[in-house]
Amino acid sequence: MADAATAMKPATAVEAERELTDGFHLVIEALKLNGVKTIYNVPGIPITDLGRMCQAAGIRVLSFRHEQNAGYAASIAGFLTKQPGICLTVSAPGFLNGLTALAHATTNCFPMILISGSSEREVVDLQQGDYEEMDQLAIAKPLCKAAYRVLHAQDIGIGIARAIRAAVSGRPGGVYLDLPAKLFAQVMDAEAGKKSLVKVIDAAPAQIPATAAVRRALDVLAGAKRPLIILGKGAAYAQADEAIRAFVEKSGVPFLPMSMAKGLLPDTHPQCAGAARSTVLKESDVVMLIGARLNWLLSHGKGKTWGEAPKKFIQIDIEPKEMDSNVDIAAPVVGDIGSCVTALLSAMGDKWPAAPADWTGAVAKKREENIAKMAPRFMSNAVPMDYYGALGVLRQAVKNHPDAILVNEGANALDLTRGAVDMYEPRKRIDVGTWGVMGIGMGYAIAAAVETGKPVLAIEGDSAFGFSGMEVETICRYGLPVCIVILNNDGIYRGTDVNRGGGSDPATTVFVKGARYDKMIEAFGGTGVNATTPDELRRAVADAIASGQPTLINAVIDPAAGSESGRIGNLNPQSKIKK
Ligand code: ADP
Ligand code: TZD
Ligand code: MG
Repeated sequence: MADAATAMKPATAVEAERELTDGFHLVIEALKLNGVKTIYNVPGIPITDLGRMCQAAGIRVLSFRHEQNAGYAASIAGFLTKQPGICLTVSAPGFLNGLTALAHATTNCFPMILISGSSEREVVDLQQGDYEEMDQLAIAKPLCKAAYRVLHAQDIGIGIARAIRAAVSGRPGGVYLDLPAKLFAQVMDAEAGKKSLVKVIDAAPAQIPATAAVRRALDVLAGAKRPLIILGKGAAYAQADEAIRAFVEKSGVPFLPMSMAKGLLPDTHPQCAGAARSTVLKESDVVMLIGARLNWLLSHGKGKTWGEAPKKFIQIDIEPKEMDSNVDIAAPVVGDIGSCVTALLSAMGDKWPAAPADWTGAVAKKREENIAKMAPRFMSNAVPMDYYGALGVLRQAVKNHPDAILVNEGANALDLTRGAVDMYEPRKRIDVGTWGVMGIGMGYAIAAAVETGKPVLAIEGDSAFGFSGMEVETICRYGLPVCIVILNNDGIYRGTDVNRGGGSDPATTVFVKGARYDKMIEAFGGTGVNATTPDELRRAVADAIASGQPTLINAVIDPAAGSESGRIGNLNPQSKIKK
């Protein structure tokens, strides 16, 4: 009730004394309250001022040249930190540009929130042709884990809390948050606004596996003659590094890291079966999946890759629906990886038997043979360089800087790098992921540098780089310690293809011959180097990492060196036509 003094004053004066807040400030306060430190964005109506005000309020706001790259940055920030990465875009076209990354985050189980401004609901819903009109919420829904729209300032706190919880709890994924232009300008009482904000408590609660499930898994594992553990990027995401390492070592079982799980235990670990991949997939009899899906990357758990021997699968995953998705799972363990692996470890007790020595010995032997076979190829000094000559240098650079983050995309540039470059620490390798998507390169490199403060080495195919190449300006603008190495073979897969119609157009897969990508970064004040020999490449990478300055090295690769589709030529429909 108004006291006497207030009651005496005219209504307008009372109004003027009330402290007010608005949608802009409530969004910013809600994000800050929940620990958001970085936003990846492209400015424009209606979110230009939101970006400015976030920056003024102490949130780091990185502006990109294209929303897709800002989105990929946010997605990998989510993977690296276990907090939702935030991407901020304008309406319709900006939103759509960000949407690929949101779908990518969902597909890869990375927590991310795409926040897009949108046009006036009344106009959009009557399709009356508003500025950048689009029903963004409806379009986003099938491509993400959850999608919300906030219409009233007093709901901003709840809207942001729901978005955060949806992104990180259970199986992580992408969340869309629609903020109409009108919302930002809505004014409300500051005190009530403050009270409406929500600090999310325990956003990703531990999910403890059932004791019986843990027991069942250990029984299956104990009965194995040729056990194998496959570590996926879910295991890397979980940040349960010590428990995973302890479990793998206690079990004595050979482990195979999926691409982004490399380094969870070092690739040089005596139990690592990375260099004996086809042998262990074919010959194992019990396979324990930890945060890895039996999707195309593991040939769906069946067929030639998996050999004749019958297999039993144990699967640890937070998503119950993942079980039996491709083959039957003998021992499903549903829970978060940290809790599951810890429960397994303690249930193993003190007298867990060693893994069968004939099997571990055979795997180790195969691995050493394969490593010895590869070694001479990495010493090649051939000019022009082939992939192996260049990768011999790059694998040594990573060995010298095990804390550096390796970003990797391309076809040959991806597959050969994955095989050649050993990783030594968790979450240091980030790449094309579940879709094998091109275009993650510069967004990932920027977020990796920003989120971790570590040096970044981006090994890029020349085609792959082109999808996000303009962000070298962003890298230079923020002075990030990113060294980009383009394995430049003049095109997609190879630079030697010819136009089969005989016309003067180049073939569909080739680019300008002898292109000098290094010149691009010079336009923005970065260091460009053209490296034609392994020695030049070695010096350039060492200088780049030592200086911490944005560098782009154009590594000239023999245009004939690559193979069609890298290592996945079998997925090309042409290879399925019976001749
Ligand atoms: P990869 O491509 O490396 O094989 P996938 O992306 O196919 O890995 O699989 C990752 C799996 O990890 C997903 O099924 C996801 O549900 C699961 N996952 C992600 N985070 C966790 C976690 N904290 N605990 C348990 N499982 C998780
Ligand atoms: N578009 C998107 C978004 N993702 C894709 N994966 C592709 C197209 C198809 N694609 C690949 O799968 S790899 C690749 C493309 C275009 C480029 C390969 O060329 P590169 O690598 O120069 O990057 P190499 O070393 O020449 O093989
Ligand atoms: Mg290429």
